[in-house]
Amino acid sequence: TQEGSLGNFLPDSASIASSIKYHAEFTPTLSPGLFELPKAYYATAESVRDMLIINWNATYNYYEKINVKQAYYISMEYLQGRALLNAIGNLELSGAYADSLRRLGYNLEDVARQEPDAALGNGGLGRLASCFLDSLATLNYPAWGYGLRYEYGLFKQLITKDGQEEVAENWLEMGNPWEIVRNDISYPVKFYGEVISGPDGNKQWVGGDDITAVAYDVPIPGYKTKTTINLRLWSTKVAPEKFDLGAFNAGDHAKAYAAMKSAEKICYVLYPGDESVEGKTLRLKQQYTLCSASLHDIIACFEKRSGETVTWEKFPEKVAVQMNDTHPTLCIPELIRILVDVKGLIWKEAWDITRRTVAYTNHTVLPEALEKWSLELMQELLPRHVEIIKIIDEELIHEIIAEYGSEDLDLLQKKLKEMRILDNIELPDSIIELLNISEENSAVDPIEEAEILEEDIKATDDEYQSEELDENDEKITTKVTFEPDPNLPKLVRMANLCVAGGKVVNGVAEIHSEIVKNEVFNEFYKLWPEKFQNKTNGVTPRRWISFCNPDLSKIITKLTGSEDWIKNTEILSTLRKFADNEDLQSEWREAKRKNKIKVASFLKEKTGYIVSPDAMFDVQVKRIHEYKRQLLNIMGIVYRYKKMKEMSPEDREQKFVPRVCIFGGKAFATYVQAKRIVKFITDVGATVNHDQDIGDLLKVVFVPDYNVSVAEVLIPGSELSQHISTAGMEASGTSNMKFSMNGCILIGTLDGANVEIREEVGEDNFFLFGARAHEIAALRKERAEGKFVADPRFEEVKEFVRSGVFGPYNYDELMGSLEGNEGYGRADYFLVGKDFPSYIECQDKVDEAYRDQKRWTKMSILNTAGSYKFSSDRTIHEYARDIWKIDPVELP
Ligand code: DL6
Repeated sequence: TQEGSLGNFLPDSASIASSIKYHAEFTPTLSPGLFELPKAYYATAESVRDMLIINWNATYNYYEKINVKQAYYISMEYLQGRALLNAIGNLELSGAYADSLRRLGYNLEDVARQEPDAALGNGGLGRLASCFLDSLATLNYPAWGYGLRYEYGLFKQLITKDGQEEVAENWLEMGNPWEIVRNDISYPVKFYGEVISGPDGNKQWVGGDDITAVAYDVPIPGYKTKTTINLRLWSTKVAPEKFDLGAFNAGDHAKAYAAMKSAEKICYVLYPGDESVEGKTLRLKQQYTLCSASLHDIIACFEKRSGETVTWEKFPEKVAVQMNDTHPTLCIPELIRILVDVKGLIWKEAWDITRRTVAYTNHTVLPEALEKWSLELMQELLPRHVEIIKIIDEELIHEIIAEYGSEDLDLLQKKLKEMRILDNIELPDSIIELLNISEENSAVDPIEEAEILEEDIKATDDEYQSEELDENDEKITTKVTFEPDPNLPKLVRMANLCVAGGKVVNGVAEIHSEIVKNEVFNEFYKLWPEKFQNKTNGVTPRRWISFCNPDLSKIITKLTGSEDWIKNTEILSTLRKFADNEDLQSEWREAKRKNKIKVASFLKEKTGYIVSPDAMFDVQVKRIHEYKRQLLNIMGIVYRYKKMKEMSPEDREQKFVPRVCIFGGKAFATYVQAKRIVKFITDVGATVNHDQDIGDLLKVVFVPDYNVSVAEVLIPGSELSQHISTAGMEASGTSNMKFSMNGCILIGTLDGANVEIREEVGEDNFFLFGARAHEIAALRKERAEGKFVADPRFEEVKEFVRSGVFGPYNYDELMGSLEGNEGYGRADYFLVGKDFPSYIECQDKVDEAYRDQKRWTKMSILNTAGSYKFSSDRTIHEYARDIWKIDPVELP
């Protein structure tokens, strides 16, 4: 026996092989007969799951026994990717599984490739949640994740001659061996209905549609520990009595199934398009299902662990809830609703408990991504929650008045406009009254007072006239209005609700947290500075170096003397002192080359393009978005191509380093401009890659269907990676951390976590270009005023594109968007034209550095060494210490 993740039970390859054979025979996911690859995968996964269940049970039995404080991470997205290699890696059974499968005639990698990616997320936010789960388990933190079990995850992306095409991704089609359905754990979730006052004056939410949320548990193993935490995903159904047998027997099958279908469709698809009213309703239903079921579950667990006496004030001492962005905001009114309406607490207690329990992470500064829900829709779907939100809004207004007074109505109006949760909605009566009282009591000019009183007499009118003195001592009358504008929608601002109801608000990189404090939520920051924190993101070094890059990992282990760096990435910083060592450098290059060969064969398989592993592999993989500026990258490539075409073969080889420019990422299905960018990149590739004059000097490849598994192939084999967002717009980025860990050098702007990565890896080991965040507003203004003069090289590229070199597709809209052509775009809002010259000049420096392979390898080593800070273990320790106040618990 040997101590390990499984305590003193460490199975050998013979027992693993027999467990796999057992599952192939007795856990019938696929028909009997040949033991083929898909079946080998399911049987292997089921044998791993057995071990995870043992650890899962041990973990939660112990947490329950010691009644420990637990953190609950609530997220609408988890981008888990594949689980098999990660699970056996964390259990330290990779070798044993490889052996067992070999005995059975299989290769572990081939078996692992059978697993579909669990893509229950769109991008960085969901992948961060998955990294956090891995770190929580690894570091033995008592924690639990909640999400939704979407039947269709993020769409599968096909690249056709027309650009991106979306196909539904049915990842559960063949069953999911990692989940355990808990038919005994389900909660009712209500929609619609009405609020009535009960006999004791308490509010009751009655009528409407009742559905059921059922728990599906996915065990998440930690690395080299027995701790196995839970990701609980909710699926929805209706109670059997909702099946209308009468209608069915009468032949009205549609009616018979109606309730069932309407419940089931809540979890059909991740992020349904929210352009239509129906889409919006479904999205809000998803958010509420997640919040309601999770809070019921958390409360049930708290009550169970409390034993005979439940002391509600102790709830925040046992429970910390983290809302991953604003999608789970309804946790706030839902917790209050359960505490007040169901558990009988008074408002003040419930509000206080909520504010001590719930915290909020902001992941974006893009105004369009800060969720706002129509009050009308919310009122219809969740009438009791709207009542609660109105009270929270009213409390917030009182706090604002307590802080700033009510004498200066201009100031008050400005504060309320920024901070109220309800936007464009009349003030509550208590506030109108309060303002009258305080106006009367304050020593205001009698004329002003008279005007105010006159206004007040108009009963419904919330408008006030106030007077100020300008520089020339002339009286100017400004109209202060608190009246809603009938032409604008009435909205619930979820981010404001999160800030008002959360105990902590955090950004995800230093620069982003500063923007959160000084711009996005500045008024709140002035009111509650102590609420605001930074938690720079991180990624798990298990999946993102150790398992995806075994060749590099072996070198690191050899150099540092043990595998401890996988759990303690600080050790990576010791690589710095070896950066000039020639032996290390040649081993390092060899590992990179092996990974590049894998990438080359992957690209051939997925796209048919053949690329040379001798060229520099230059990668930009992330969601396609204008602010991430894939357009800047491809315009730079077009410029490079044009220059190559203008030169003699000798000159072009002299000037340019051969490059393979790789793109990957999905455009949101309804985001037209992003889809144009995809089409443009693939068209450029189609022309350049077939140009005989250019040969291996330049290739442009768009990898279809970018996902976690594709990233695991591309990142270890990349040499340069692009993180080139308009400064101030990328909250953090996390792929930048993964690339840097894998010895890839970054070209980027001073944005998001790039700033901190550059600090750690050193200025000489990061290619920096572009405008700084504090300059952006003035640059946009300059553009808007028509004062911006584009660099002639940028003009040249646009003209070249328009000349038709890249095929018959009309790029007018795309090029127009870079010119402030009102009809097409937003006057180059993302400043591609402004940053273009510094970008291409920086790319020249990249070529120059790459020619000197010793220098480049040193930069690469220093990137891995400097990436130690960006482990999600560090991030999770900080959340646990500063926000959740939880401690690690070692299982006995
Ligand atoms: O914090 C994780 C990740 C950041 O690294 C990215 O910079 C940021 O764009 C992303 N945010 C979102 C926001 N979605 N919404 N809402 O995905 O979060």
